[in-house]
Amino acid sequence: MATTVRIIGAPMDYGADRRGVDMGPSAIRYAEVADRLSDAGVTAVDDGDLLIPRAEERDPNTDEPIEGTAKFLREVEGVCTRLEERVAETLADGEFPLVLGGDHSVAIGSMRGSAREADLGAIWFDAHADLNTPATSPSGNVHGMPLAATLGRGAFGDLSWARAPRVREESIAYVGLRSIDERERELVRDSEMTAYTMADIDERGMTAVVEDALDVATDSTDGVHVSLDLDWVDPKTAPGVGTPVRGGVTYREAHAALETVSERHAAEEIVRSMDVVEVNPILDEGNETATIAAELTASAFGNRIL
Ligand code: Z70
Ligand code: MN
Ligand code: MN
Ligand code: MN
Repeated sequence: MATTVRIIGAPMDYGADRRGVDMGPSAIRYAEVADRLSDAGVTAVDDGDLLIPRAEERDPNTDEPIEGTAKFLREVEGVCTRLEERVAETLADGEFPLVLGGDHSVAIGSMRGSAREADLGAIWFDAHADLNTPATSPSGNVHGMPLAATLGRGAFGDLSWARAPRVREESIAYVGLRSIDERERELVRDSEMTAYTMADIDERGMTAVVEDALDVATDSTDGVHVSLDLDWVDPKTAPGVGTPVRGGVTYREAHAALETVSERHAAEEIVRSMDVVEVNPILDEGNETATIAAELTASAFGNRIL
């Protein structure tokens, strides 16, 4: 990938019910993400964290007159607006933005920043579809909505900080989907997105599925955003996440997936930005999940066994 990777910590947990993902950036740093990137042959520069007010100091109710519920929406807006700027600046400097979350709502800022100067595709490594709108969300948690936000669906259509005009549905691929809300299922089925579920991985193998996802995300785009939600990995392997869903990808499949991304990138320079989200150190065992997050990041940047 780009020679210099700029690490941007976004310790935000406004988008998630279970407190603790705000410690994700620290835990992933403690797992030596920068050294692992250096070992993979890239220069890693740590920009530190965005300053984020604690959720306890804020009121989750928004004064925004929207249909449905989106907790801490103003706070998410504030963080994502600042994150978008940092991501866009990083790209303008010719560097690669690596965003450490935080809950998955940080992806709204990462993707908007990355899509400012490019038609952007995306690969969504996640157990969840993250396509709820405030009106369909069963929880009101914005981390279940970042794709709806980026695509300007529902109430997000009127929120100029959320929608990324240069991200098209057709250029988004899910990999490893296995947990979807009832109303969200229709949204995914009726969308132009490509959804590779766990069943597709079982049937065809991870490498073939990720190759296809890369085709989707690179077709008629200028680059790809890789979004890695650690609840994608099986909770027996990665227990430190807010929303564990059994039946996830194995340790080996996860590495194979990110290696496939890095191989395509080595040939075609396709990846522009990445976020690593939803690591919850409070629920983790011995920082295992953060360590896997750091390892997978290194795999994405070319780290190999031999
Ligand atoms: C559910 C919701 C969720 C995590 C996404 C879950 C959302 N679909 N949780 N990622 N960790 O509340 O919208
Ligand atoms: Mn997610
Ligand atoms: Mn998830
Ligand atoms: Mn292209």
